[in-house]
Amino acid sequence: MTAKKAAVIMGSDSDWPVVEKCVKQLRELGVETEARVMSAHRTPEQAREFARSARENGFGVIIAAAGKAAHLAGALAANSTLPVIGIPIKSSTLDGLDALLSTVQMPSGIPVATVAIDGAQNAALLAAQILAVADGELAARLDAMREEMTAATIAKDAALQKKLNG
Ligand code: RP5
Repeated sequence: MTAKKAAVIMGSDSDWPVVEKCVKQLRELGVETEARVMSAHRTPEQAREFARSARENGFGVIIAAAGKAAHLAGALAANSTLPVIGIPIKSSTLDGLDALLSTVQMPSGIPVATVAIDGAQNAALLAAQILAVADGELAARLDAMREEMTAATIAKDAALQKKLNG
């Protein structure tokens, strides 16, 4: 397990089908992960307090997933200097563009590292890479994962060449 924990905060339990993939990836990498439902709009005081105490509570990175007018990542980032990664969640309207723009368009001074709409796995990997700056064992697990990915892609290319050229 990692020395620092990852926090995965979602604005609603309706975000869980996407967020679940993020939590699963972090845990597969051996990152100690806590997942919570907290909303910038519905529980602003709880979200603020979580962010303000996150560093002293052992977290090294915060992931925030929210849809619609997605202010959660920005609200957490406003209350912590831990790195915050935003996952814009696609909801029933606007295909997630609303959440993408709400998450990515932060004003200067309060950064949020925004991944793609529903980009749960990349959020987990980016969080792990941040924690791996101070954790060589986690960095080695990430390197191994990259090597597996490279081998899998080379194998797919070989299979395509065989199909096309015999
Ligand atoms: C956001 O509003 C949540 O992150 C969710 O993506 C969206 C809808 O929430 P529910 O109405 O499903 O609770 O705050």
